[in-house]
Amino acid sequence: MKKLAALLSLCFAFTMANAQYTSTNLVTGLKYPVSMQFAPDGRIFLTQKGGDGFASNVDGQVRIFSAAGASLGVLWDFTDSVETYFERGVLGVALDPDFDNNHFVYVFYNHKTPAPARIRVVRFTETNNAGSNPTIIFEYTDPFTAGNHTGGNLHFKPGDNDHLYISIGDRATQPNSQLLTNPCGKILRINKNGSIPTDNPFYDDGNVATGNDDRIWAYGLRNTFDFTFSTINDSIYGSENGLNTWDEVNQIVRGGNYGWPTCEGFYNQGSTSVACSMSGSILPIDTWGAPLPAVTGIIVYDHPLMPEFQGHMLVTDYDNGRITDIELTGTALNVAGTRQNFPTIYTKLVDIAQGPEGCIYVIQGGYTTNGIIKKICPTNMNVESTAAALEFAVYPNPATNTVRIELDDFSAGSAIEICDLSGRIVKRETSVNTQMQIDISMLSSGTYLINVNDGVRRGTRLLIVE
Ligand SMILES: [Ca+2]
Ligand SMILES: [Ca+2]
Ligand SMILES: [Ca+2]
Repeated sequence: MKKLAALLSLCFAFTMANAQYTSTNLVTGLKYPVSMQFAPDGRIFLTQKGGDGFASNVDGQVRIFSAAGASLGVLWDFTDSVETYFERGVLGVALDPDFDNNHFVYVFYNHKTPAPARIRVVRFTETNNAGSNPTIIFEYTDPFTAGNHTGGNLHFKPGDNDHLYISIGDRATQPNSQLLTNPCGKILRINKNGSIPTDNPFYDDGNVATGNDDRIWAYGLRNTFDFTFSTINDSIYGSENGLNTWDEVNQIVRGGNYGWPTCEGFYNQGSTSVACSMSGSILPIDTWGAPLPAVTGIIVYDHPLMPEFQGHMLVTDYDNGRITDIELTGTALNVAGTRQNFPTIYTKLVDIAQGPEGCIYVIQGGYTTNGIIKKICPTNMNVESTAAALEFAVYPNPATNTVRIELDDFSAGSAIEICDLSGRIVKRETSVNTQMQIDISMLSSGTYLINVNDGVRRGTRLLIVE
């Protein structure tokens, strides 16, 4: 029954979807938050990079919140060892694809104490909202002292239980991006136990110190702050922070070279007119010109709650606080289609996620001690709970080819929608009388929901199609 109630809610959310959204503050008072990840049980794991941005290293933590926003605990406090200067700190968090069984949580952080400075990914085992058994699965002794361009996100590819992908920026040293001998300016791919997959594109001897850094998956990136896997195809989509002229989003493929530092956007570095001259490099799928917005989090939305975003790339930015909505088109979903700004403007967005119920979550963060997780849902998502009931009859039921719905007093102009059990609207009509005959010959056999909404009242009936 609970499941049916959820489906009814989903179907009504469609009914009411009219591009009106409500943002609520789910969690406030976050200190320098950077990224978040949902657990299968709905909890939110969130990184706080630590420090005041430039000096001390307090509050460098991975925190855990309930789906309702209650603080449940601290997975790990990195205060004693983290380097938090500028863009460094506790940055990325990923949950093992088999989290329900192993409770493994992976965290990207910049290590300072004891020296030398290192970029690390550490795996913890979560129990009752606390971490234990820290195990280093990735480490790079970082000779670059710049505070910026660390990248810092971690993701597993849906459907692949074994490989962890890591983004590291060029460490503010441009030539790094084209060098296959270090991990900077790259997307890396490792086995989740820390070993190196032999099918990586630049794998030579399995030793990162000789020949190629065998962990490299893609290169020529400047600072891919975040990336995501589409659930619709198997590509990585990554946000890319340009220098002064173009921010980018890239569709990142195995072994790809994304052009930095020769190219920025579709052009040579710093240009708005001279086409990218690096042969073999892969151009971005979309760009933003100056003043650069500083693109941050990125998802490809895939949930029936907000069909207007289905299959779209949603990209947050720091400087404008906007969410850019980019339609992916073409059979490979690799071409940017219509692009528009989400209607609400926030401030300093650093990450975006899709919640289990299909709402969009963003982090308002940066160098602040009052960071916020905002939850963005359709404004009318829960309206059905307060609307008056509308009674109507459906017959015959089960039905084949046509079905009639009838009600004593439902007015002309009522919206009638038939949804399948995934929440997708398969038929939409507007009533012209108190009786309606609806052609359902195109529907395959199965169970559907019929919603009728006369503007004030709503009702739902099950429909069996034979
Ligand atoms: Ca090697
Ligand atoms: Ca590029
Ligand atoms: Ca993210």
